[in-house]
Amino acid sequence: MPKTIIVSNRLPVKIQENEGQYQLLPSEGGLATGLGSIYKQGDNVWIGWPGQAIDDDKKKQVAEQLKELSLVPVYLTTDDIEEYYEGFSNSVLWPVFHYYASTYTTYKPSNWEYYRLVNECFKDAVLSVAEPNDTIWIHDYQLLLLPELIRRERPDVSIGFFLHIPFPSHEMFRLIPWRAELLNGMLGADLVGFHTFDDVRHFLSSVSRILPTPISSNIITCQERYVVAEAFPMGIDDKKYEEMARSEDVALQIQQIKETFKETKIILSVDRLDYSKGILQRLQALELLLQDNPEYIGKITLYMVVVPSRDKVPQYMELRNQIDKKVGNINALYRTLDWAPVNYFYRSVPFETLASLYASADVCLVSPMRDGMNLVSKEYVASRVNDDGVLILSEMAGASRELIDAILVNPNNVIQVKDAIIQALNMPLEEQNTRMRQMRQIVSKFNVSHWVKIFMDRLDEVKFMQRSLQTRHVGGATQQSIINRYRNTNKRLIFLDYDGTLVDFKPNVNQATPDAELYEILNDLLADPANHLVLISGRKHENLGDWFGNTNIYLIAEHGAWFKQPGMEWHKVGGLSTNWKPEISDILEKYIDRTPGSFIEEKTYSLVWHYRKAQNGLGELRANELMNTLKFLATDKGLQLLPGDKVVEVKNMEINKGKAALTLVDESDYDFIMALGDDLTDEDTFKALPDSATTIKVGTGASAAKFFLRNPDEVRSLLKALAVSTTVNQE
Ligand code: GDG
Repeated sequence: MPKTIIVSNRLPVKIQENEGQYQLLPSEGGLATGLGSIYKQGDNVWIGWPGQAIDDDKKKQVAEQLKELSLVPVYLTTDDIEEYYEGFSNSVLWPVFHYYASTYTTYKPSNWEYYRLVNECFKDAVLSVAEPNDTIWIHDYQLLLLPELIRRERPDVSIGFFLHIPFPSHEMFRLIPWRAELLNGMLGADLVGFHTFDDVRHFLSSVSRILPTPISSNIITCQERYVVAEAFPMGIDDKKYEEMARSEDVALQIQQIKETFKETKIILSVDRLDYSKGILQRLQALELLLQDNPEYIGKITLYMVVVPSRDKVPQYMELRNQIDKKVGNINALYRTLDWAPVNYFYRSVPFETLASLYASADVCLVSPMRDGMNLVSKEYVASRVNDDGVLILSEMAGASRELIDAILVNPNNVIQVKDAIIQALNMPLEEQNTRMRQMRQIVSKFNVSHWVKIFMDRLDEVKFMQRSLQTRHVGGATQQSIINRYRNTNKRLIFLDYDGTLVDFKPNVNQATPDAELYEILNDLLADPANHLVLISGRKHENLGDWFGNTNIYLIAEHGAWFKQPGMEWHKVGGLSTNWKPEISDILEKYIDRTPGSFIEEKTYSLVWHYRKAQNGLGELRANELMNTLKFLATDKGLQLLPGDKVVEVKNMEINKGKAALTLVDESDYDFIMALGDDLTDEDTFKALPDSATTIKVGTGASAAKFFLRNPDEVRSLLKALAVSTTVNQE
């Protein structure tokens, strides 16, 4: 029975040491709750670090205790924790991914080495339990290399990866010396999930700039596989907060809070200690409010829970001191005998207390400088069973994409945050209700079970898509059946596109000349009198003539505008207009002026704008612009726009490879027709040919072709195999 394996840095468990014995308590974090329904079923397991160093002689016993909770430990040494966790994960990846990289960030090779090694340890732990049909779901930035490490050993296993923190823009990400290794690590997964669409965009842009892998919309083609990147905003267990808010225990605590604070309005904030959470900036906003609007003195209080975290990392110790100081200053300036502006707690509070605070607070102030999602904002909303209360939310938190009815603020704009607090304190109940109801609907619909379900469903779909791609790939049995048909036929017509099909693209169009191997392959095919080869290309006829004019190949150039039978002269399709050229040429010239590295190529019935040498990204941008500019003009003038590989071609509509191919197909009764091509123009050929034809696209994009090959190397192998197959037959 296939199982699901969850992998994260930390296990969802708290360990308490009591007189040399370890006691394990399941933790109630959001991830643990969300995945609880999965990892506790059947043989499913959760693999991770138990959260503290365990004495060697107790490891076996702890592993057995963990097993009862369906958990498998990865034990880390003190050095591992210092270098992999506090070092690379929390002092390199965390700051860079939250836009806190600075000239002072150190990229220590030893940190990286440990990060690699610990990811290997996790791989060993996964492999010790993984079987071929299992699904593995890996979580977060500490394990970016793990998907690829597992993929190498288990090529077919289903792997999902989810990043809980933001993925930064390429400009930040590229600072990391090991950026390519990190991306390759993530691409070992089949599905890579993020909280927001912006994270997806940033990830795709880093992949496209750093790696040579082709991307089409959100699908990355990694050798054998499609990898999909998508946004799955994480939700919470909304019912748990709702029930808690209605429970008797909490009602009692709410009563106590009300009695303590009486008429004072409570502004609540709850965060882990972290510079990304904007705690100091929030205090500044409160200070400004008390200074500019003294009428609120004695009327409001900031109830600030900061949960200790990473307190061994120097920046965190420093941050804690700064917060202590700032809170001290504000309280010293404004407090009265029975009132303090800030009620500050540097500790974790029990879940019931947290729930009562959510239920009691008039305002919840969530103002991170950067946050992957931020679950606190959703928990506050879920706890507001009477549809009242106001959420102030930083637009830098992933949650702001869903909770658009919150008061959204830029946390760097202290004045705006101060104004938002005033707006929240004075918001009429009716408006509170309207906003809160909308947000509660969203939090309830997109809850954590929904998140788990859509992620897992999508992972299954991606696997399905990969398998169907696999069956269309010409290799193994598919290749053999094509060879068998080829061998058993006597009159064959074979259409071959040139660029991107027989030869790879080169930076310069004139560099893509045929090599000795290609001539040899074509000659071997021509040696069989049953074969009629047609080279069908968008290239200029002069080019094709120079390279193949003396061979027995039928040549079709410029998408069908020119044709040449073996041993004969070139002929041009007549009667077509070229009056459109000057006007279009003027437009293309403007694009050349604005896009260094681009140029125009003129053919008999077409003009081509090439941008292969333009700056990465700029060429694509201009090509889109150009397509938009030419769209309507082209239809009016009977022209067709062809976006190709780093080119945009404008040509007479009447000319197309499909029409050209058909004239040959109609001439004789071929019993084997095959066409290979890589771009949009070849689609016309694929569509025009009869159903019985073997059509093969070079590349993995969508196509009307029945099969695909990945690149010109694979094309050459197939052609060689075909040529050899009949030689063997004759022997
Ligand atoms: C990362 C990303 C992303 C907090 N204080 C107490 C307490 N908590 C609980 C909250 C909430 C959780 O901790 C904090 O979650 P956040 O989402 O706010 O932040 P991170 O820990 O930084 O988490 C973040 C998240 O992963 C999920 O993908 O949203 O962006 O940084 O559930 O309730 N719980 C208790 N006592 C406390 O004092 N019991």
